[in-house]
Amino acid sequence: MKILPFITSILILLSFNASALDVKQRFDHLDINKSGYLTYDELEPQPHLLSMFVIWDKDQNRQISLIEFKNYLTNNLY
Ligand SMILES: [Ca+2]
Repeated sequence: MKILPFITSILILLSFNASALDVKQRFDHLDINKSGYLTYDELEPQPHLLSMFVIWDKDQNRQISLIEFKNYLTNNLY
């Protein structure tokens, strides 16, 4: 019985979900006015994030949605 690949896939799934939750928590932490979007002003206190603003803001509406934030972190950090 091949139990190890099964366990491995479960662990990968769990870690993926944990990452998704972590992204949401980071987003909520940055979204000071809880508008559901990160604005330039909200990222201003964190220059390392502010420098990523233009890259994150794919549709260039000067707001970072959770999806844009998550896409960026998922593709680059995990
Ligand atoms: Ca906001």
